[in-house]
Amino acid sequence: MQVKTIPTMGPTRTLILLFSAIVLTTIVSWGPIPVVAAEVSLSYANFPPAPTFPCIQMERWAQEVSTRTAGKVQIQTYPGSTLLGAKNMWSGVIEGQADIGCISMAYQPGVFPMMSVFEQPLGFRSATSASIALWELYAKRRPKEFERVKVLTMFSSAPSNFMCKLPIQSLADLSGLEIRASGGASRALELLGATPVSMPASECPEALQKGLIKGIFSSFDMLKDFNFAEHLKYQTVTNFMVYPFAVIMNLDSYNALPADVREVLDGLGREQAEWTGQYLDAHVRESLEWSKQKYGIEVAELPASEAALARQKLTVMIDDWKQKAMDKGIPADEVLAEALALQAKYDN
Ligand code: 3IO
Repeated sequence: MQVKTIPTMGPTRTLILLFSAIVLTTIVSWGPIPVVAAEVSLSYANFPPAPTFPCIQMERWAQEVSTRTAGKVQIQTYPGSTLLGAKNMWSGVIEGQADIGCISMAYQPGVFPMMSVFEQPLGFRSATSASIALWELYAKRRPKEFERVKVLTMFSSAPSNFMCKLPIQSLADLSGLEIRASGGASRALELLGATPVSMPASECPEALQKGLIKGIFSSFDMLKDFNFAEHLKYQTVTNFMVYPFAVIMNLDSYNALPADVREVLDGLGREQAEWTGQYLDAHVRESLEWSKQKYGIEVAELPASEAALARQKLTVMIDDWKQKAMDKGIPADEVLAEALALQAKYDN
C-alpha cells in the first residue's frame, strides 16, 4: 500500500510566508498610518458662501481648535448652507443636526430679547469694537435666551450701509425703495421710509437677479465676497447699526467633550470675537478698494443734515427694544447702559 505523503515546506519558505502574512495583516488592519488620530470630530454649519467673513472666521476657529488640542479635535466645516441654512440654523443645532452653527440674530426676530440690543441703531464705528462689546455683554449677563445652547463666540458685521443701484443722497431718495435687510435693520429702513424686503444674506444674489430689490443694507464686505459691486454701484455710508452673530454649539455635544477640550473652546471665545472684528474691518477696506478698481463704484457719505434727521427717526427703535425687553423681565435700562459703556470704551 502506497502512502501519499503531503509535501511539506522547508523551514526557510515557512518563515518567509509567515513574515509576509504578518506584514500584510498589519498593513490591512492599520491602514495608512495617520499623523495623529483625531479622537473627536465635530460638524460646524454655516449659511453664507465660503469666501464670506462668517466662513473665514469658521475656518480660523477650526484650525485653532485643531492646533490647541494637538489634533485631538477635528472640525468638519460646512459653508454655503450645505448642512444647515440661515433659517434652520438655530433649531438645527439645538436638535443636534450639526454640533456647531453660526447664526445671524436678525434672522430670528423676537428670539433674543437681550442681545438684540446690538441690532439697535447704537452707531458702532467698527466690527472690532462691536464684536468685543457684544461678547463682553454676553459673557457678563449670560442671558436666558441662549440657555439651550453653548455659546462659543459672538461677533458682528461691520457697520451697515447702503449698496444700491441708485445714488441715495437724502431720505427722499429712499422713499418706497425696495432694500434688503433683516431684523433691526429692516425696522430701521421702514422708519426711514424705504420698503424693507427681509431675507438672509444668503438669499440676496437671487433676489437681486430677479429684480426684487434695488439695494442692500448691510456691510461693505459683501461688495467683493458676493460680487455685488458689479450691480450695486452706489455706496452710501451711514454706520447706523450692525448685525450681531453668535456661534452656538449643541449642549449635549459640548457636555460630552473631555474637560481639557472644553477648556480650549472656552478660552477661544473673546479672542475669536476680536480676531473676526479685526479681520472684517480690514476686509471691508480691501473690498471697497477692489470694487473701485474693478467696477468703478462710488462711495458717498449721507449728508450731515440727512444723517441727523435719520438718527432722530431711528431713536424710537431703542424705546421699542426697551419695552419688549422689560416685558420679558430684562433690566433694559441697565443692559443698554452697559452696551453703550462698552461702545464708548472700544470705539475710541
Ligand atoms: C453678512 C452675512 C453673511 C455673509 C456676509 C455678511 N456681511 C454682513 C452680514 C450681516 C448679515 O447677517 C446680513 O444679513 O446682512
